[in-house]
Amino acid sequence: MTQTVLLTGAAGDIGSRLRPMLRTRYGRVILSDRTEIDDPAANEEVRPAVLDDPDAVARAVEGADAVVHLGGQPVEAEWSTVNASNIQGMMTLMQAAHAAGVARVVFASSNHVIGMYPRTARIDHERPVRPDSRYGLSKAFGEALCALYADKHGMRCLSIRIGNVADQPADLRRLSIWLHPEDLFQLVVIGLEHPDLHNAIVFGASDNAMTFWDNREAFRLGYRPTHRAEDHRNVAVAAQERIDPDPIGDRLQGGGFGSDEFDGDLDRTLWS
Ligand code: 15L
Repeated sequence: MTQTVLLTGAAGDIGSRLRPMLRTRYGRVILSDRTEIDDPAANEEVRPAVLDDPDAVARAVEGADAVVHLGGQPVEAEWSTVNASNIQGMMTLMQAAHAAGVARVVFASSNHVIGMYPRTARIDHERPVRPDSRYGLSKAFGEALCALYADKHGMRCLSIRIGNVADQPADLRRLSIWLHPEDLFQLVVIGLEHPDLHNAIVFGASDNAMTFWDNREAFRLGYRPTHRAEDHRNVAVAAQERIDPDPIGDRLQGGGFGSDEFDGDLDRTLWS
């Protein structure tokens, strides 16, 4: 049974939103981040770690039953940065978790794993990855690492391809990929508690009418989102009007992550 949860990236935006929900449901929560956390609650313990420091990561996972891994590089960056945090760092985390006997890992993957699909495509968890960035590629690596540790070492893993976590959808693309923090928590709990979980990939999206994704894998595991992007349509439309058009990104699920550095053949990308 999951009692002690390690939350990496605990000082970040999503980490800060998950903390109160995690500490209410679980007996003990270990908070880890490269940034200082100075407000632990009674059942929270702070263990700082940089992901590419194996000793610090080993100390962070000690005694944890499960890990919610939000840590790492959260947007596009130079390869050296992405590699250190999301490739080497993810490997370091999984090795340490396995050595410490951690039973479950919930991995914060990203919509940017499949960001080069056109917005007109409807994607399920079985479609091949089409990363839109070095960042998206590193998240695909993380998903594959979860598969390895589930199949070969018996861990139970859930990769959540997070859309965009916020109180409201921030633009038109986010009307399709928005994820309310409470719906994210529901998915995290599935990863931490579902008795039949082996290794699964789900989409981190609320109940969005404009979704790009067939999220049947999440529904199979019991996910029932309670928030709807359409309830905030006016906010998203108004915000979009203040954003310059992006002729490439506006056609891709990953938006600006896909148009950034783009020098390919858009027609081929859209129609292949
Ligand atoms: C992500 O993966 C990022 O971590 C987040 O900052 C947003 O940019 C989000 O994707 C998005 O696609 O909106």
